[in-house]
Amino acid sequence: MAYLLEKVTGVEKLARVVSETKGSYQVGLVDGSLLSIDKKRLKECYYVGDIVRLDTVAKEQTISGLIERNRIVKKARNKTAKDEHFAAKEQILATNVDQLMILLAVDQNLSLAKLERYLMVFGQEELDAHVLLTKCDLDDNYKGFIAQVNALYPEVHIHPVSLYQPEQLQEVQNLLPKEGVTLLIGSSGAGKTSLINSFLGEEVFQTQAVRKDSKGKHTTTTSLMIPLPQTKGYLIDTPGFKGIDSRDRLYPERLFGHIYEIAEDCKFSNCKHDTEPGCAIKVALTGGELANEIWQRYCYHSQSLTI
Ligand SMILES: Nc1nc2c(ncn2[C@@H]2O[C@H](COP(=O)(O)OP(=O)(O)O)[C@@H](O)[C@H]2O)c(=O)[nH]1
Ligand SMILES: [Mg+2]
Ligand SMILES: [Zn+2]
Repeated sequence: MAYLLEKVTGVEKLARVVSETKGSYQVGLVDGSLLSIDKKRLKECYYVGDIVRLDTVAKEQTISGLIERNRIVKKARNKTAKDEHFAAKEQILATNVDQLMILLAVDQNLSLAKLERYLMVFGQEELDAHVLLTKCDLDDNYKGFIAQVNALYPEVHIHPVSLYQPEQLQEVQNLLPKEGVTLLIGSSGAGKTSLINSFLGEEVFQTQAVRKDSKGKHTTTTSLMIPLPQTKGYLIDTPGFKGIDSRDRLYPERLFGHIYEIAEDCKFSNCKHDTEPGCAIKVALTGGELANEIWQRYCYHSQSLTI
């Protein structure tokens, strides 16, 4: 299957970055073949999902340019990383992403705060975002959780999924965009690789038994783009994260857009929505235009948010 969704124009030879190792990038060509590009010659960094120009230098294929990146998904910077340089460096998971699948396993401390955090860190508005509650064969509590999420956030798409429920797997597969790029994220052991394997219908990629504390070990170390013939699209498997703390920009609009709209009418632009006169939030809460539950959720996250 071709690794490029875009038409190849003119004489340019384009390729898609599909994975990365220490010394090289693997790129997919329009004819479906893969090529390894040595990093030594390259001045720039590239990321999985990038569409690049290829050129031949000294009889060897190399990357000579980049088609502008869109819809870049970054992992939060790692505050605890010992290496300051690494901590400060942007950690791009993938580029040119169309759809985001956030996997939360029902046996890994499922909580509303966690779902909200994932959506705020990764849920930029240009992406079609879905939350998958994975391994739901392990615990029935997910039903109450879905009801809670639906009540609070009717716009959030949330779906239960289990490897042992073919209909659920099919439903998730039906969400995948034709000829689109889907990025799977979630902590290690959430079931990303297993889900990809189930779509491919074979055990192509390595999954692993989760440790007793259900934290999982890290099998996937970098993002990996995998073609999916049934949709002519791509799935990107990502390494699991330990945490998703962030100093980067968050995307709270998806969850709290209504609150931001109301706050525009506060008398003071720096209103704390506490005791200030002319506070539109207070009015909306009293009048029932803003549900107290949503406001509480917003306040819970407000240390990392400002309006
Ligand atoms: N019970 C159950 N186990 C699952 C399910 N999906 C994945 N697992 C198991 O969870 C473990 C971690 O899965 P894996 O796909 O490697 O997670 P990843 O780290 O997110 O890629 C493996 O042992 C899988 O067999 C599921 O739907 N139900
Ligand atoms: Mg994995
Ligand atoms: Zn206010």
